[in-house]
Amino acid sequence: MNILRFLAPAILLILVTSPGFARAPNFLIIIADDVTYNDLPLYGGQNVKTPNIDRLASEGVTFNRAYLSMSMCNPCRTELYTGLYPYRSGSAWNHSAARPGTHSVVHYLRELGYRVGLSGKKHVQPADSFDFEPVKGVPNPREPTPDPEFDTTDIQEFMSRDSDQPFLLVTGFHEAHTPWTVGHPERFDLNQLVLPDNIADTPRTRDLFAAYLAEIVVWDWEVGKLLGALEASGQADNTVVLLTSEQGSAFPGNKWTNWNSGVRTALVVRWPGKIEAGRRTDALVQYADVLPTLLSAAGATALNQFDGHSFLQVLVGEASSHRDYVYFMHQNVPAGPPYPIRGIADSEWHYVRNLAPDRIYIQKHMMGLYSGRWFWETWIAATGPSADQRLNQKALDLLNRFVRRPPEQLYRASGDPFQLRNLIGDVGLSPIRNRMAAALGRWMQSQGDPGAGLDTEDQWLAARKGEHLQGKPSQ
Ligand SMILES: [Ca+2]
Repeated sequence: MNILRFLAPAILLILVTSPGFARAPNFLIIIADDVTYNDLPLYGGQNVKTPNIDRLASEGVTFNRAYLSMSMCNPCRTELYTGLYPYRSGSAWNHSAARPGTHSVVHYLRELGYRVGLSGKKHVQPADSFDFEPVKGVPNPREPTPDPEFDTTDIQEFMSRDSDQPFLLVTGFHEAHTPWTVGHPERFDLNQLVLPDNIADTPRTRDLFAAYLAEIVVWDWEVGKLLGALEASGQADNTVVLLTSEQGSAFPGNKWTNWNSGVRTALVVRWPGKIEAGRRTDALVQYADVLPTLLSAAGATALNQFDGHSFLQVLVGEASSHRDYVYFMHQNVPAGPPYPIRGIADSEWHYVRNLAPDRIYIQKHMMGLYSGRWFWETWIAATGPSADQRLNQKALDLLNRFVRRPPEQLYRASGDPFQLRNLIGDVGLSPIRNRMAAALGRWMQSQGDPGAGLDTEDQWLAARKGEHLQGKPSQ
């Protein structure tokens, strides 16, 4: 027996059941890797078709305004699995670790009698905090593979192992993280691609964008296979399916930023008989809210130990709003030299504060390590005097925007999804700026976040070892 079961008094969940109450639901979490939400047709994407994701959405609720607080794999997944913001969990850098003793969905749901498994990408630490039962199945081909195999046998076995015991299964798919190795990029007509406004137009960028899109097509196919396995397991009617695209892609302005296309995420939830099919909601939610939501759906109360809170009432149509603000942060180490950022959004506005604006922003993966087969150098080349003048100017504008950032940025949350129009200089908006800045300051204070000093190599190296230099145990 897992020793963590004996830690139950520290978890303080209260399970509420009533006579005739159905068995607690199963949970199936489907998470992509580095898929920008608005590349999906569900959020306006024009370049790919995702019939399986669209069908799931037609059977559940789609969140128009779902976010995560750090647009990198490790911190955002830690937020998702712990219900805590990054500073409090301790996973406030990529490739770092939560503070020792941090509880996750694994502990909470096991305490409620669930079996808790994970297939595919995990990328969270330390092991004691994320002790999922490993389940084989989610493919991860390292070599170029047009049509990857996805054998769902073990996944289906996990789902149907014991119909008296509810389960949570996380399926961490590898699409569309770099390197883009699966799918059929050749099926895209490069000239017909509609490039997002924050991407400069060069031939190599189109090539690589098609390779990225091909991975989204594979992910959608995998979602279809997975949902087929759920059907075959006989558990679909009593399973909450939660699908999310994770943070934005590796194109500039998405992943590793606090801009909208970095920190916003696709979120779809299906729960047969509980959630009205085909609904959309504008309720503002973020990853820290997901674990409390799952626990309340499982019948637990006393959920005050989390930073997020349950949006179960939004799911079942009893509420149309949830939280006033969502919060963001960025530590650039280890993806480059320090460039700390904090951000906040409400339903109308998105405010970013760059804590060291005198520095230039460097992202070592995107701007250097893939040299010779990447798009960044083609953007720089496109600014040269021999290139077309129009292309010249856009590439230059996007490079400049990415590398040199002002102390503050204010954007409308709608109508400018790539946040190319900074409104901070509009004096008529200063009351909004002041309100957002104050709310961001309150959040940092409530977390104990020291700000710019967090973004150093020493801080990151200590956090990797579970020896965080500041803060308290998160539980
Ligand atoms: Ca990721």
